Amino acid sequence: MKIYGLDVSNPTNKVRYVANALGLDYEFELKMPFSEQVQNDEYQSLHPASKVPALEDGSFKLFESNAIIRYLAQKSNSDLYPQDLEKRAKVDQWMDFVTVHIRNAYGRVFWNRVGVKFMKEEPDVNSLNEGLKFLDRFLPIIDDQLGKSKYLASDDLTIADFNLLAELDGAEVCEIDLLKYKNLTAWRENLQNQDFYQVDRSVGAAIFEEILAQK
Ligand SMILES: N[C@@H](CCC(=O)N[C@@H](CS)C(=O)NCC(=O)O)C(=O)O
Repeated sequence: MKIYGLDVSNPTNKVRYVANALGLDYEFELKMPFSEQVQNDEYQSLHPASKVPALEDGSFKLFESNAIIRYLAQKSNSDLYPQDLEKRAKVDQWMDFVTVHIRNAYGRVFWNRVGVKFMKEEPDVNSLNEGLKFLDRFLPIIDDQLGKSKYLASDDLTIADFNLLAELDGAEVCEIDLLKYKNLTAWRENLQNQDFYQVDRSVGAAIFEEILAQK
């Protein structure tokens, strides 16, 4: 099994964390977004939009990180994606909430504070402020939920937690203050200390360092 992506890409690492938690045997191959490494026919057969991550499992190819982690959990028959109808519906509810509301808002902040420096573009202040406004609206809901249950969808760890955890990676780099969300911070610290989270991020970290030095 092969996972393609960048080692600091949030959706890429979501897939790596789940694969690690499931104990899967896989190879990780670095692919730099926006580069010729993804803009070629071979990579586009894995991901037609030249994005990361992508998965290759034998002859089976899959893109979209949420689809990939659902596939991996189901293939492993794991409770990370429970079979029970109502439990699974709650996992899907939080998967969608995080992807639609948190990822979208975080993406605006990340792009306008960090991404533009990498791409040598100007930030869009309106988009940045919208992102911050949405985070202020939606993160308290997550924080509240994590005060009611140990994990996001229930008292059991599920792929919804991996989705949220990965999508918040790099919050510090783009100066999003998560510390004011006490339940979220405790939940995050607990998961960040787990073995599945310990992945090599050296290539992307060096890029971030260079970007931050431009300040
Ligand atoms: N919804 C996708 C998002 C993938 C995505 O946007 N990946 C970024 C890197 S984090 C990318 O490849 N960007 C390059 C581009 O937009 O061309 C997923 O969850 O897999």
